[in-house]
Amino acid sequence: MSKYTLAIIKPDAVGNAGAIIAMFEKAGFRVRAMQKMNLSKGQASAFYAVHKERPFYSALVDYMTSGPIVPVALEKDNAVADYRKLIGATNPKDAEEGTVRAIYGKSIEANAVHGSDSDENAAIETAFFFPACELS
Ligand code: 3AN
Repeated sequence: MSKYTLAIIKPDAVGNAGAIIAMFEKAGFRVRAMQKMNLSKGQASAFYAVHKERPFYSALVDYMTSGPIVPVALEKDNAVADYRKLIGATNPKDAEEGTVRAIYGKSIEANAVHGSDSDENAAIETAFFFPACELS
């Protein structure tokens, strides 16, 4: 059972970062590390490399570099699955009522938040933004 997952508050939702982080905490997640930053094109391309064959890849890289983002390392038992339940479906139109994407998502691309999809990717993605020494 995973203990950590990586959330990213995406550019469209950074103005609601406080409310979204409050949703994380209310759901039992502990913030282990957090920062506000701008991704370079190179960093965004590397982060989303698994999607590089998908038709939306270059639009996704453009979008993720269009403004600041807030990566957040979260801790909770069963973190990956519980976080994905909290954020809802990729397309906000399909996201269950009360989920982060249903409340703050604007479109399938501007869907408010990212979430790791497996324990393996949670470890890789958390390390992408936060060296282990920052996970206090
Ligand atoms: P999730 O973020 O729910 O794990 P993925 O991994 O399938 O979804 O997609 C990664 C990101 O790519 C999504 N968060 C979304 O912003 C974007 N995306 C996924 N599918 C589409 C699509 N059909 N058109 C545009 N962007 C998409």
